[in-house]
Amino acid sequence: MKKLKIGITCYPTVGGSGVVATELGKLLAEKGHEIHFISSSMPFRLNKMYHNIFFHQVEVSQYSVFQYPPYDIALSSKMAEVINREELDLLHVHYAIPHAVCAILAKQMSGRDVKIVTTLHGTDITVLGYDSSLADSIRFGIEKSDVVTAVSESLVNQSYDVIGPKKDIKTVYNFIDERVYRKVDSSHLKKEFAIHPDDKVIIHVSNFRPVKRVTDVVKAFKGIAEKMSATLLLVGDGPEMSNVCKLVDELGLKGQVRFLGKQENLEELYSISDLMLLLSEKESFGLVALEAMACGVPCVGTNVGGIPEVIVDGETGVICELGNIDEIAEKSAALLLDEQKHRQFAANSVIRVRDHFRGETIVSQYEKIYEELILSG
Ligand code: U5P
Repeated sequence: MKKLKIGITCYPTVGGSGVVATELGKLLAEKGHEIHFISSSMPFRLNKMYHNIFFHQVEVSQYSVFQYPPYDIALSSKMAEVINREELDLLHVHYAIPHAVCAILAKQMSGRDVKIVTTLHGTDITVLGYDSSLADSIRFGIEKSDVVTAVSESLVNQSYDVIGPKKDIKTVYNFIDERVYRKVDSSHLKKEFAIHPDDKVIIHVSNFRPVKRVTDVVKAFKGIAEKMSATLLLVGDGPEMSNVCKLVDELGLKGQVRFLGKQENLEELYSISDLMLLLSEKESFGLVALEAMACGVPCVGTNVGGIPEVIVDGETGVICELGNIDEIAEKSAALLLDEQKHRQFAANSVIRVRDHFRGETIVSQYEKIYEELILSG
């Protein structure tokens, strides 16, 4: 296809959406497109030099007349400037507000027929969509974009239920770079983290926000550890951390839980894990489950949002009722103790990621969307 000049705007440091937008930019650049990140800070994980990736920083000036710094206006102005100077073909923005709305304004400011692709990652719909002061702006951002995608079927359906836009929303799943997320030999980490060689290792990775229900992870782990020798790796940090630490103490689990804080190179941690727990009460996709699966780790997840579209119950892992600690602990323990089933689920997980969520496959889906848009004139 024709090589395009693409502007990408995301919240570079926000969870799965920032990771996916950055990875998308990198993979598109590898396919020869010219990528212009337009955001407030350097996208994370953009950790090597690419001759065709550029970063345009949005800076917000502080003037005493502004009660709040006008970030959205600064972003729109920067987008318009980059559209004109770099002659962008399209803007791919992540989140309807403010990014889609800013892109629409930037297009008008630039006077160029730049196309706008918006990807919904969740928060727009699952949190902000319920705020009546924002719902109209979200609907506007969606309806005035040329193409809108969402990262799971569940998020597409929820977008129609909550926002009711008159717009086709396509599902384009999140993805991982399988060159990064694969089983690696990191067995030395077990010794370094003082994990007994026979322990089953359970992992949870998140931003420790209340919706992730990390306290449920700890409670379920207690049930698992009553049936076998096990260690829990808690990776990430966030507002729930002190509650989680308190609960670990109260339940007498201190010796069996490792708090690792924010980490990179997660494939090394997944590779020493036997099971991932993702027990969120809201989750539009669940990128960490996909990452774990790619490294051959079966996952136990809640029956919430996009999680069952990633984890196939009875094939790559187990889906449980939200907050049902007994069910989660029992089914997790049963899977960990059934070696043959565990091996099969681990193999199925790797195959599922390869067949449905490879970077190559998903990036081609985005390229097809771009191509159709550009050809439609
Ligand atoms: N993440 C890290 N390090 C951490 C915690 C999270 O890199 O300490 C990454 C996960 O690997 C994942 C994203 O790519 O943040 C969270 O995505 P989600 O599950 O919130 O969508």
